[in-house]
Amino acid sequence: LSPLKSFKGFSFEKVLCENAKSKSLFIMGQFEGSDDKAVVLLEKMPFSSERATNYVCQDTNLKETLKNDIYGTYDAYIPVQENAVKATVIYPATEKHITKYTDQERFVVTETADLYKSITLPYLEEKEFSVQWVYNILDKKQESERIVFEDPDPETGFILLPDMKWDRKNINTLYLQAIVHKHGIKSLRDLNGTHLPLLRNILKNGSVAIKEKFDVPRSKLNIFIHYQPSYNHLHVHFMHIKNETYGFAHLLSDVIENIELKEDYYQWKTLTYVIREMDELYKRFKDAGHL
Ligand code: M7G
Repeated sequence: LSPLKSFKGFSFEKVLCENAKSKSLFIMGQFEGSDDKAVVLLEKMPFSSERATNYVCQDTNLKETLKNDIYGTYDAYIPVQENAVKATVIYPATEKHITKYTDQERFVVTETADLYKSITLPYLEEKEFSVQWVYNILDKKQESERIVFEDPDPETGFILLPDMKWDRKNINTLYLQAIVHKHGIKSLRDLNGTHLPLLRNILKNGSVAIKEKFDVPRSKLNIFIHYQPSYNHLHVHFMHIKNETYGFAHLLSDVIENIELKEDYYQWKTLTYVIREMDELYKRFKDAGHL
């Protein structure tokens, strides 16, 4: 597959989501000659303090939008090389991807251990959101040149590499994923005392690797697990604390401590999270009278 060079042959269908705060726009469309859908995620990139002088130079054209006393606001047209927008293309996109990136009404679910067993688990066992990209990373078929650290142990090992969302330039938005070698750990719910060596290894050696490679110490890292994750193969997020976190995150250090206190803590704990109206899980909780 040759890399995309432009959006030639792409026909726009609709905007899935528009977010002024994160400065992003998600679009659905199709490429010429294919019936498959494509999802394109466009995000404005953060400013870089190293290039501050490029922004405020004579090549930046200003169009005044307001002037009052000492206050002026402008539309500033900064030189072209600064105008790259991060584009993520998912193609062919499944119905699940389209749903994932569509703006929707959100609801809080209170998932008790019993509800996990009766509603969530059966759903997870049926759902087929492919984790092929995860296996490609673990088998070194994709992104191998991006690997920051690997511990190959099949039980306690993991691969640490940049998250797709990170531009890999701005240290303040640093974002990596530790993906475990062991298969079959669907989420936080599956974690118990037997996984402590794995979790401690990720916390310790993931942080050490990030310090060595990016000079960001553990005291600047937000290290967490999402529940529910979108991909049911255990992964741990390593994010610079200057990044805004979102969603329902469980700090890895808390997860370890909770399991140290009670081995089967996550098989008992009520977990609260947000689901969206188009999620199949939302429908199941609602049909069962829990929303
Ligand atoms: P999550 O908690 O399951 O779901 O995290 P979320 O997407 O709702 O946060 C999965 C993480 O994996 C996300 O931060 C994604 O950006 C990242 N990710 C997803 N894909 C498909 C890829 C990929 O192909 N490569 C890399 N490096 N990261 C990915």
